[in-house]
Amino acid sequence: MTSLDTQKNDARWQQQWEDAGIFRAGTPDASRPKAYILDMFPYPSGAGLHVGHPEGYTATDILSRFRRMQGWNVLHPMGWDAFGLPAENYAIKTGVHPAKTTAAAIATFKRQIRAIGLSYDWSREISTADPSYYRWTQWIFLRLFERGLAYQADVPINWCPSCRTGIANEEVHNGGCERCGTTVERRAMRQWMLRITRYADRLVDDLDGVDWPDSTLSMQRNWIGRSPGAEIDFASPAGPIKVFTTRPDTVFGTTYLVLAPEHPLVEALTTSAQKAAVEDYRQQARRKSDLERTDLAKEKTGVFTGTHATNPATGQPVPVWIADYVLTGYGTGAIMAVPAHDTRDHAFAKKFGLPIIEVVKGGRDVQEEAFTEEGVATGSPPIDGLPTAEAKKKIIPWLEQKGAGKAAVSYRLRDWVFSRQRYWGEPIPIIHCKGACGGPVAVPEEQLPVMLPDVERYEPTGTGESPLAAIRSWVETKCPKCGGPGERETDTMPNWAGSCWYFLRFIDPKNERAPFDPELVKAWMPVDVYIGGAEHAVLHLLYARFWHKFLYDLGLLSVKEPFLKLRHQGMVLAYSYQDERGAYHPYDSVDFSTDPPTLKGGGKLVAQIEKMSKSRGNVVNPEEVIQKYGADGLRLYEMFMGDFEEAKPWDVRAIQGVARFLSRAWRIVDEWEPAKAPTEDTHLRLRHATIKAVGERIESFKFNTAISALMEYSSALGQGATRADLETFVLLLCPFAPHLAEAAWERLGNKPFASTQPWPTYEAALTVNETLEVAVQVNGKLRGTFVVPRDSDEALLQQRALELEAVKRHIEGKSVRRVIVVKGRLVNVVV
Ligand code: ANZ
Ligand code: ZN
Repeated sequence: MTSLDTQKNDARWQQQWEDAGIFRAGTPDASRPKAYILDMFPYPSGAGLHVGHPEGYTATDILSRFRRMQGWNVLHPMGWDAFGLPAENYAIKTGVHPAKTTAAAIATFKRQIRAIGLSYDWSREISTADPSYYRWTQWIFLRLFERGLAYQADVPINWCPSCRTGIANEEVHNGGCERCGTTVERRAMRQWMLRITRYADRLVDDLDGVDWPDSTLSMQRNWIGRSPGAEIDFASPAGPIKVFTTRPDTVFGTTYLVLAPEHPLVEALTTSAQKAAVEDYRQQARRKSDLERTDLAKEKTGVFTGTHATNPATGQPVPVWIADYVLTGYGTGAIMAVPAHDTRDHAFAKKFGLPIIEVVKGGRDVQEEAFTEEGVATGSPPIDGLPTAEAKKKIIPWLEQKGAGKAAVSYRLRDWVFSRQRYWGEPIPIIHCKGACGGPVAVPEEQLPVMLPDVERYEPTGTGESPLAAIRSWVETKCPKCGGPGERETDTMPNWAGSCWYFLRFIDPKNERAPFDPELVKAWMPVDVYIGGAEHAVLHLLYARFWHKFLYDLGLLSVKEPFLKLRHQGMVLAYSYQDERGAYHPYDSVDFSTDPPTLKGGGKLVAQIEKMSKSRGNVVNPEEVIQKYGADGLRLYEMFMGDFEEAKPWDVRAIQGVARFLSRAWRIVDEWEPAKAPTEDTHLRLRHATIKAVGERIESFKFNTAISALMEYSSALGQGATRADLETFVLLLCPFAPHLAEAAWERLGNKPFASTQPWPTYEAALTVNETLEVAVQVNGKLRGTFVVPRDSDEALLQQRALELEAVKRHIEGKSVRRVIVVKGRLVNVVV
């Protein structure tokens, strides 16, 4: 008996696969189905691979290998989302160029990923920071610019005083900067914006056609936040005040209006007596974030403008207030306040003594608490007695007739702030003409890419300009249109840009004339299976879908949605060990041979499941796992840990069970002697059932139970196996543990590669058990079971049921009225 030297064996097959090029995607044609199986490509951080990465990668690898063995044409690429803040922050600290650290990180990632034996088509490797890639990112930006979808605007942006850069709404968490936690301020600055709002409806509607987790779908929908409602005009001395409401049915209950402090009509509406108070309030509001302003729990503040408007429904005057709980960027920036039916309005009315009028009956005292649910309209003549849904529908034409309103839809989605005042990103390919054109001018296509120049210092300037602004020789240029003086745009694109279209470039990665060949893309898109972390459930997916739809509109794509099936791998947690004093102990000081584990040299430990982190000493390095258990050990454990989509802990001890299975699998093959093989095909049914189970479980992402099926099969094979058994076993194991499978395939006297063999097939009839367990009920109560051959007829089932002792007891002295037979499962005796 020889045990397998995993280090040698892994390296050997990885080399042979690569030399033979067996994982290259074929040319797409009609002769076989295609599968585009994609991982969310990683940001190559200096820290290298985490055991969380291979979880998703192994899953897509298993699926890719399985589909190839089934004869499918598989596209399974890998690349690098290489622009990013860590490299830039490192550059700020050390002066080392981000391109250098990024290249080193990519090399590490690639070495580590290769060591896992993942079947990527490396001929398609791309990096978003590579000029040959970002040239086309810039090209797409110019197409957006031409069509008015990229524009400049002075917008109050979120400004992180610590990172000294503008950041997108999405990067603000609980009022703090996503990266450093510093409280974010508002600052008006000229920014490049992308008009994603124009795609809002399609971004919602097209979700109906994708197979994604429900939670992700609803996060996308919530982010876009489409609210159907109405716009209603309230006449005022300063002209009509337009409000947006999702509850036009409550217009009769409007007792005051509220404008956002920034609303353009505020000045005209403010009386001289209120001027000082209003000005003062506007100053204060400027300093708060949207989140603070709309916080339900916050004490409501506001100021009366001194002016009244007219409620178009009642003809009554209503006072106009300003308050910061109304946001300037949403709806029309003004609301009709209905304190009886809106929680915030209620709190505000209570505080300032404004009237509360019930217009929806719901059995609650609205003077005490707002009734916000649906009910029946009241005190609203045109809609009285109607339930809310109908009342909403009917009131809109009524208002319309009076010339005071119309149906309207509001979206939470804002245009995308696309400028970053940072160095390590794609330069925005625009020249600001200081001559005749006097505005932004596109860099001509043949001058792309606009290369990132070298700078000496990487810090943002702190005035809101990117470090690129400091290189005057780069900034100062000629206007490509009029030849006059021009200045290059010094902002760069956000991290999200490169990942908006990388899945298209993988299809045609070397194209120098276009971002991709539309014909090739037509053949490969959509991505059939997309796997990545749930942290990308909103933004990356939203932005990528937006660009994809835009490219679709340019006529370059033929499908509307890029990612057909999406799944998120569960987070890999870990056990951490604390002693009685609460101090954490890293794994190398823990004795795992005791149960529960103890401190080496003695001492009690308490185990806890937590996120992996250096400070807890529970970070598992995939390279070390490979050294100990081989690439297959890592792969198999990643998949055996638990349900793919659930969070689960890495268990340093459980991995040994998987390792034992692998050595047993090798031994079964290694020790097998054809001469001693059984002549009878005893495992025929189990073999077919296992083929079926493993294939189905791979397709449904139940990798852990697929492995369990293989384990069961291998136990049976330990007691005598035919060649058909062993070969089937090896091929079924191949997607999971390909290095071992190749060695075993060879050991059985076959030529390489197991990886290119056809996937075993099964006969459905052979996958079911020969016998059947049938339950017997008397008057619907379970009284016993019996076992019969699967193909037994009804008469036999009846007879066997009535023979059961327990059944006899329960029908004794009664007359049997009916016997109901549910074939294959159940007999119910009715007495
Ligand atoms: C009157 C009303 C009566 C409202 C009622 C609600 C309940 P969603 O669902 O998020 O779209 N609103 C409108 N614009 C606003 C703004 N700029 N800032 C803060 N609040 C604003 O919410 C729409 C509702 O939020 C609108 O409907 C409006 O209040 C408020 F019984 O109008 B409603
Ligand atoms: Zn010009």
